[in-house]
Amino acid sequence: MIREADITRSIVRYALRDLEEFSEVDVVVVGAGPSGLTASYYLCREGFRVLVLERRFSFGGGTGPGGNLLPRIVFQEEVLPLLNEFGVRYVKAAEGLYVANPAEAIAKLAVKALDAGVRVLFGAHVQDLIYRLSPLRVGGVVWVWTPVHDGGYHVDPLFTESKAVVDATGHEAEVISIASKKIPELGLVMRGERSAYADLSERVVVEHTGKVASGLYVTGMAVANVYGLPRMGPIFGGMLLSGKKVAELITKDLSSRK
Ligand code: 48H
Repeated sequence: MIREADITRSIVRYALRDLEEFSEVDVVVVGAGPSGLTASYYLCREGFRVLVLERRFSFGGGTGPGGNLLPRIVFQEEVLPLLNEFGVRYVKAAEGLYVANPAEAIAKLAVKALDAGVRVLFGAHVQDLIYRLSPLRVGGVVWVWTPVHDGGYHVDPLFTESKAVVDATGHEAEVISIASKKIPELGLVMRGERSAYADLSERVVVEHTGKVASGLYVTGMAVANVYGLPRMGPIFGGMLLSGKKVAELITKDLSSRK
C-alpha cells in the first residue's frame, strides 16, 4: 500500500539534500536556454560542479516557439559538429543553412547536459548577486522561488556561492543588468540590443562572449544586450557556439586558480 506520508517524506528528504548541495558549487549558470545548456554541458565535462538555475519549469528558453511559432529553427554550417555531438538531426535547407526541430534540439541538449552531471533547479528566479571587495569579484547568486517572485511577496531569498556566474538569461541579460545597477564598482554599462542583422550578429555575439567582471560571464543573446550588438532571429548556431566558448574561458580561468 502506498502511503501519502512516504510520498512527502521521500520528496522532502531528497530535495533538501539537493538544496544543501546547491549552497555552494563551482559555476552557476542562470538560464536553461540553448546557450546555458551548452555552457553547462561543456563545463561539467571538465569536472566542474555546475548548477543551472531556471525560473521557468522547463528547458529551452526561446527555442520552443521556433520561428514565429513555426516548428523549425535554423543552424549554419559551422555548428554542425556540435549538433552531431548532441545528436540533433538536421536537413540542409539552403546554401550554408540547416533546419532542425526545436523540440528535439531542446530535449537533446538537456539530456546531454544532465547525463554529463549538470544539476538543474527549475522555478528558481535569480534576483541578485553576491559580491566581494578587495579583490572585487562576483561570488554567487541570490535567488527565490519563481511563484514567490511573481507574486510580489516580500520573502527573503537564499544564496548559492560559486567561483563563476554565467548570465545565460537571453534578451534581457537580467544578471548583468542587476550587476550594472547594484554593484557600481564593477563599472558595467548595458549598451542595449540592436535591430536584426543575422550574419553580423551570429559572428559578433560569439566574439563578445566571455568575462564581464571577475567571476561574472555572459553567453548567448544576453551578449547582444550587454555590448549593443544586433539580433539574429531564429538562427541558433551562435547560441551553441557562445555556450561552448564561455565554458572554455571559464575552464581556463578556474584551472589557472587551482
Ligand atoms: C532564472 C532566468 C532569469 C532569472 C531569465 O532566452 P533564452 O533561450 O536565452 P539564450 O541566450 O540561450 O538563447 C536565445 C534564443 O532563445 C533567442 O531568443 C534568440 C536566438 N533570439 C534571436 C532574436 O533575434 O530574437 O533562455 C534564457 C533562459 C529562459 O529559460 C529564462 O526563463 C531564463 O533564462 N531566465 N532564469 N533567473 N532571473 N531570467
